[in-house]
Amino acid sequence: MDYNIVRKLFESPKKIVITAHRSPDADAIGSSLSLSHVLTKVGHHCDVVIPDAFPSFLDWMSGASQIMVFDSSEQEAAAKIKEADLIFCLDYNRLDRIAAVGDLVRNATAPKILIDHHIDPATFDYMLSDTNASSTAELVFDFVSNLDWVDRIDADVAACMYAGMMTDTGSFKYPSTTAHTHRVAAELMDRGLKPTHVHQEIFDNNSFSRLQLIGYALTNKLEFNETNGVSIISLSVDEKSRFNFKKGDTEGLVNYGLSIGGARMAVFLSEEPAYTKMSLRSKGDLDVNVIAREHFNGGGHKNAAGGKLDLDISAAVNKVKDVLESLDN
Ligand SMILES: [Mn+2]
Repeated sequence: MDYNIVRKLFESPKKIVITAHRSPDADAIGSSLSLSHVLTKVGHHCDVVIPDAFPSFLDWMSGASQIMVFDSSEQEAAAKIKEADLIFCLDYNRLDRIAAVGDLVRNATAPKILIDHHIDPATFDYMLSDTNASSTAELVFDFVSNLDWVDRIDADVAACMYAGMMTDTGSFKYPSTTAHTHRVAAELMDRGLKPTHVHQEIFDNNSFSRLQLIGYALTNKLEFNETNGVSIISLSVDEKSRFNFKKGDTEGLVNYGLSIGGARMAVFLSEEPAYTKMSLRSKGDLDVNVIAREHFNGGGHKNAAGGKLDLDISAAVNKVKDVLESLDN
């Protein structure tokens, strides 16, 4: 990212579209909204377009209600992308990760700016890609800082950024957490951030049925193989519906499996009507990004990745066990 060139893109007011990945998490939404707020404050017009809905535990973020969800406003979102002067691609590394929105972005004439921390990004016109960064939100802060816009960060903007950093680092405990991550968090506090507020909004907002679903999953569906240190939790469509499942209810469930003493890797499988999606987590040098890419049609980071199998839940669990067994041999 050559900031001397990028700076020129913002010299006159621009129509800007900010996009983020499918099944958006707090980093995707927090990055998008914080960047949108800063760009608006320096005189640009911003729209945030995401492929599908975000979980309701992010509703509190300033600007969340104005986010355009492609699935429910296709025409409007397509027009915004087509007419944009500039398009940001946040928290994803390839346009094929965002389905139909990716096709629209690819065909748009506007220059594309990538800000992301996933491995092996495709080529974009301008790129701030750092796979060692804790989160895209931290990189958005760096971007804003390099363009001398830090003074536009107020308490609301800071809360959006902090939410992305906090969740992508597992509350600042993953190895991706650096001194710089904490310095950015400190700067955000200087700009009015109340960390307790963000923590409460995100973590202390469980529904009764969500806690019951987690209890059920841990009591009845958690398997742990002491030999290879792999834990597996799986939930079918039917099991989720018994607990009034809402998007985001299984967020973080995979981490319980990894918290078992001796666990090296944890897999969570969640059945959808036509396929089964999965989250993988690992400790140390065990690279779940490689495993997800080679066997589960996915990818991500070394210690956190996702995947998808066109199988029902029981076939998907068997496939995972077969693959992990073959890796041990
Ligand atoms: Mn992220």
